[in-house]
Amino acid sequence: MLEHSTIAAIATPPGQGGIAVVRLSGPESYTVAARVFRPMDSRKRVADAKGYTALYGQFADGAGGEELFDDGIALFFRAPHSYTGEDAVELSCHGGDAVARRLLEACFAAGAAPAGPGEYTRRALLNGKLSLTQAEAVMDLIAAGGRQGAALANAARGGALARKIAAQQQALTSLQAHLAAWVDFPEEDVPALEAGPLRASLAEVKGALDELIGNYNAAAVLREGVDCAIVGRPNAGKSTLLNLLAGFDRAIVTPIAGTTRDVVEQAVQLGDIRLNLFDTAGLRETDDPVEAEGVRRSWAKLAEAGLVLAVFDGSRPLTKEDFALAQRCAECRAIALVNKEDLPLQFDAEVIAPYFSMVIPVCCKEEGARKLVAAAVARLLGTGRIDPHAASLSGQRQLSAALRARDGVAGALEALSAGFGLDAVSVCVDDALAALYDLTGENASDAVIDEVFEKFCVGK
Ligand SMILES: Nc1nc2c(ncn2[C@@H]2O[C@H](COP(=O)(O)OP(=O)(O)OP(=O)(O)O)[C@@H](O)[C@H]2O)c(=O)[nH]1
Ligand SMILES: [Mg+2]
Repeated sequence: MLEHSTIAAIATPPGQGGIAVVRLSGPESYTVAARVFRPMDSRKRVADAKGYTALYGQFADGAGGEELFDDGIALFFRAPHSYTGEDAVELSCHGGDAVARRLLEACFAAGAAPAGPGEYTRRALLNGKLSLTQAEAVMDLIAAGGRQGAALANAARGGALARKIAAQQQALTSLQAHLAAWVDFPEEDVPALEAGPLRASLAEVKGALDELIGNYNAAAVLREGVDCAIVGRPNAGKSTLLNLLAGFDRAIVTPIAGTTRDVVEQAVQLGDIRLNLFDTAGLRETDDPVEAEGVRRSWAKLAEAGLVLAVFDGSRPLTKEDFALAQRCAECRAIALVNKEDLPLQFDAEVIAPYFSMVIPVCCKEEGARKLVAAAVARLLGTGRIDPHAASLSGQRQLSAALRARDGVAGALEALSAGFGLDAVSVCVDDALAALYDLTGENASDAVIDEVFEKFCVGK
């Protein structure tokens, strides 16, 4: 009966701010609001407030206590014209933890129950206001740090992905109807599907799913950012690079090889991409146990990172450590930066080139290098080819459903080519359709929905 309760939560983040908002949703929202909110204009009554109207008033403790502890605005929504589809009231008080918490407690005393994580959005889903992919996009939008990631999430929230998937479902459903009629009623005069058009329709659906899957990683980078390890020999200029990208002196830079010992972490927004940078200890053989531990951590960071910036000292000849690093980078998404371009070149970049998708000469002491590195990172991660307003998949749940759907369609195409008969094709199309219904949430079990909303914040 959870959906019939009236819930309350603080919808704004903790801390000091201009206002804080306490959100009520459920059938008793107006009753609860009437207990904690007194309109300044005594002729007005909360119970009579129409949807999409606001009243100015004072807040009182909800259990009949009459101390008026703040004043603010109540904003009213009438079912079904609210975010959740239920009666809802948003109470805006002054933005400070003490006031907001007291108002929330007043709502509890007046009969509201505490909202769970994402419970407002969950109710919107149950009331048909949103699809599951749109609900997931709400969370992505809230979490987005960069503009492009936010645009992608907003497109999904507006239904771009839902529409794209619906089009594939429609195409497969109409194929399936025809196939089923043909398989189930062979004696009837159902005209057999021509292999050519059938193959073309399946290939079109597969193409659409392949495109979504192919863009998954780049879209994820835009949404979530990427962990990026800065690695290289001592003195190559790794910490100088970190400071350049961070825009301030985050790490110690000295001419002494072995300056950085520990991993130094700093998140930066590089163009459209949020990079979680990890500056590391210079890679070399050493008897110093402290430095050796630093070097061990450098290799570990390299292995974990989604992107590696390998820094080489262009003013020194290539060493066996440089070569070992280059070989190791062949297994990663890595860019080679040949640093100290301002000094005479001693380094043979040709030797390391085969191990990297890009080798870029830079001078990390100069501001211009920031742009060069940003462009190279965007090119390697493929974020430039993502249209931020188009449909995209977000999260493992969506990706694995899309992969299953694509495999189903690919299986149908193979069955067709191998001449397995239309019933085999039909089974594969069924699998693909089931996966698409999982993706949109039309089939989703409570367990799946619970998992999606676990990640939400309280108050959304
Ligand atoms: N000329 C020149 N010097 C640079 C450049 N980048 C860094 N340096 C210098 O190289 C030295 C080492 O720089 P760091 O950034 O500390 O090098 P690192 O790779 O972090 O070194 P460790 O922490 O010891 O592994 C410093 O004296 C920097 O000023 C560059 O582009 N040109
Ligand atoms: Mg350093």
